[in-house]
Amino acid sequence: MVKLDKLILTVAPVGAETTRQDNPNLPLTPEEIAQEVALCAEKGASIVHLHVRDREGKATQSRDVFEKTLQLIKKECDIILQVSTGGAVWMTPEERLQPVTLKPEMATLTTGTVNFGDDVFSNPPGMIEYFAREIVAHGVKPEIEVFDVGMIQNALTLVKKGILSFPLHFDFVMGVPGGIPGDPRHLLHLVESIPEGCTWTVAGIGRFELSLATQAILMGGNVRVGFEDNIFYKKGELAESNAQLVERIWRLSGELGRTVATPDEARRILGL
Ligand code: KMH
Ligand code: ZN
Repeated sequence: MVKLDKLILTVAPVGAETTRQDNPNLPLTPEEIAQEVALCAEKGASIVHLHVRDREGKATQSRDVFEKTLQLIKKECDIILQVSTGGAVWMTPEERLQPVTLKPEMATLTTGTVNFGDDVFSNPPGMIEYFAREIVAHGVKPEIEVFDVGMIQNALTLVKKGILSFPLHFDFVMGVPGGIPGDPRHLLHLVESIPEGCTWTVAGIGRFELSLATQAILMGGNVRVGFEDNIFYKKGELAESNAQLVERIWRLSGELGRTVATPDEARRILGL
């Protein structure tokens, strides 16, 4: 029997790749992002997975821009702050790690290299170890970003080496061209591949967002939505806001018997 804890709803409102040409409602400045995150928190989001942009709207891992954005979000709501260490495919490791020094509650840790559309999202073994040590040294809880099944094994190796400790929290990013496809059988396999006691979220890319979210609700997992992963409300109809995507999962989850966790409840579930 799966254990049906309260559901942790993450919003990824910006990302590094989505543009205003893709969806004109994409928040870009620290002020716009904070306002959008506050609305998402109102609609039930317990974690924000955060990327930020420079003045031109280009992805940046600037400590200053992160600091400003985190401060503005904190003024608005009590959502769990999770910074990206993935950044964008063209960034250096040092650049990517910058926001971890702000000691947010969580940071992402991708445990392997994956083709990423026409690019490569590079995370070689030495770098994964370095990122994991830095995240832990700053007292931050990692969320293991899994773009393909072998990345689970790489995370477990970090536990064996004593760098990370159980229980781990995984995010299965499914449907990136080059990564694991967004097929329900693959989600089943990923969930069966993590040790008992670990928690997991699914982030379905594009059209896979809603179907995988629904599967996760039923399987006792957690859900991530937002413009980083998907810009549509339904086929051919752009989402009006990240909050609209969050609200749909809140509604669906309730209908299917899973109450959405408050940020404090999510903190307890994740051991923050
Ligand atoms: N933008 C992707 C290349 C993360 O945030 O940790 C990587 C990414 C993963 O978004
Ligand atoms: Zn990200």
